[in-house]
Amino acid sequence: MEKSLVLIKPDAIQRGLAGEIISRLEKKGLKIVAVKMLHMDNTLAQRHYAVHKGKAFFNDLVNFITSGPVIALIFQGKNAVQIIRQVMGETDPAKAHSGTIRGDFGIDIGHNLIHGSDSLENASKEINLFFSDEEIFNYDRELDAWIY
Ligand code: D4T
Repeated sequence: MEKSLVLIKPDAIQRGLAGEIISRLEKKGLKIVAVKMLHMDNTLAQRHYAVHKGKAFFNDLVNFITSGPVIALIFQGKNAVQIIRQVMGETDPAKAHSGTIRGDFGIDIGHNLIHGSDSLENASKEINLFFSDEEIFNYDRELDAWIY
């Protein structure tokens, strides 16, 4: 069973899309095992996006992600990392298919509404950046017995 980190980015909060985004992931069958609202500071943003340091869009990315509160969640489920990426759609909303979160609601690559870990290895690192062990819940749902 995989766990993946999701961030509802500041643009999604501003636009009132947090519930819609969480709902789509829940309806897909993924289980919320942790959630918090926070305002990322510069240090956390730089660590979270360390892989992009030096790229032309890095400063704008850090400024954007620290511009307002985000909602961080951990979703758990079979193939959670890949499935969340599918529900999100491509990084650039202009290229994302309709039916995906970015395809349906986004227009700008710099304001693409949601972050989801792109590999199991990065999911583990990102989860540790945002959550302590005590903040992650372990509980059963009835449906887990038959769909997973
Ligand atoms: P995140 O990390 O936010 O889930 O997005 P992706 O995994 O889909 O895409 P990414 O890591 O390649 O990019 C991180 C973040 O940077 C913004 N970005 C990206 C941008 O503003 N301009 C660009 O040219 C690229 C490639 C969007 C997402």
